[in-house]
Amino acid sequence: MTLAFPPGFLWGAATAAYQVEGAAQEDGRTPSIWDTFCRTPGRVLGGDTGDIAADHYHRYREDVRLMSGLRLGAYRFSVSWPRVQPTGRGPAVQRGLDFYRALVDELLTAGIQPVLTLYHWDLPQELESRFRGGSAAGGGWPERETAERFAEYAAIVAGALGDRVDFWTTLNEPWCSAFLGYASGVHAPGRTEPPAALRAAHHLNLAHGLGAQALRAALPARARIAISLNPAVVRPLTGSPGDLDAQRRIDALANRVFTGPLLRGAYPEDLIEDTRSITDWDFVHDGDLAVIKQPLDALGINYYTPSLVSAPAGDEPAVRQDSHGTGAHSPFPGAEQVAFHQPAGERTEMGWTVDPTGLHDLLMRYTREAPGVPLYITENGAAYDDKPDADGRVHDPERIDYLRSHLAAAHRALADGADLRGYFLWSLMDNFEWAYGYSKRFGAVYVDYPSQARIPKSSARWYARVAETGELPEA
Ligand code: PNW
Repeated sequence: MTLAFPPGFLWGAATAAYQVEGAAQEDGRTPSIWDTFCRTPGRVLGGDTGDIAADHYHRYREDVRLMSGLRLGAYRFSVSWPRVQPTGRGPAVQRGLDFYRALVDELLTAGIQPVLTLYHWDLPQELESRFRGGSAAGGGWPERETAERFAEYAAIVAGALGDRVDFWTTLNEPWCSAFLGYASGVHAPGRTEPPAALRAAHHLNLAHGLGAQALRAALPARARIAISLNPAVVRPLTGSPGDLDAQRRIDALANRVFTGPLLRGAYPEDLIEDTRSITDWDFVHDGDLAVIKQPLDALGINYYTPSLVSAPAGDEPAVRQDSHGTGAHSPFPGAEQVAFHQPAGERTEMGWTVDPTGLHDLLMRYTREAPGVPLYITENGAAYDDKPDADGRVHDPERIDYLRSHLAAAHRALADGADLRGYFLWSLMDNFEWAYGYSKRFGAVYVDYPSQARIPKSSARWYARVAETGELPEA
């Protein structure tokens, strides 16, 4: 049976600035925390950097033509903060803004809706460094000032592009910024300070709130303002009280630490209790929660794989085999002893288990928890070991299966009442996969890095057909 999506359903693909742009030292751009992290030995596989990446900064016209070939209705991209505001404060660099204006105009001419993310992890290095030196603590997201700087940056970008971009998201996956950046340290800036990670989570929430206020003030009424989260689908290994408690703890630290303030205007009591030996949450000031709980015009959900947890296994160290990487430090302050297990089933090249029911479960959960807020899947996709064959073609039937099964799950959520409005494939093209460098390929379009040639994979042709017809064809 073919599954039809509602008329007007938005079909898109996503990228992020540091992962595709390259041109790291051009037109006034200064280093972000990721430029620094990539240059720290041992942090990124193969010592890879985003210096050149997919050279999208120079090839955006060709890339928009690729998007037209994929029949995309929308393109989700992010703006590089250090390209626009090199020190993270003060006046904007016009050349940086010009690039995004040119990209947006190219998209609009092609009839592709721009969906702009203000922050996809590339904090200006200067904001991370500025508190270092005299004090033991670094700067960055654990500092309240970073949230205030973010609101200024949001106003600058809104002022420059508000006349032509109608769909705005503040942050991409603040969980990764806070807990992979400051607790497990597998992402930039690579710090392993559990109290700082909780402070970072609050200041990211605050940045969203202050940023959303700044956007509202600067943008026309038609503009929509959203955030993209990567909510975890946390399943208990068994129904035992210990395993259920592990599930509750991880759910608090992965999901409710954001959705509590964003949707309900409060941090969860159990989270505050669980983390009491780490922090007294004195960084939450009067009035912050009201600022964070801004009306959302949409909620972006990024989903790849579920997590399977159990109570601490005796004295054994917790095994980390889930999507959060294998770093020595846990990304879950106060729940370091929770054990993670590899869920059964097929795995992608990331080692992530393929489980489309997780996507259905998430969409239904946020249908309940964010009533009246339209949902978008702002990322979903998979890495596979793609290689051109002798004819130069790239066949990726596994990716087609992954996309088909997840779109079928999304369709099931629609049938069950979810107000799902669109889907963005991660990613438009192969790119810099953070700590994994260029070793993992998520693209619908293959990038031959030495030549920068783009080769649409078979999944690109398959997805173009889905986007064109609004229907999921039979297998
Ligand atoms: C997301 N984890 O990253 C990002 O938004 C993308 O930039 C990235 O390329 C994509 O997913 C694929 O990884 C994540 O460890 C990275 O839980 C790591 C995790 C989650 C999301």
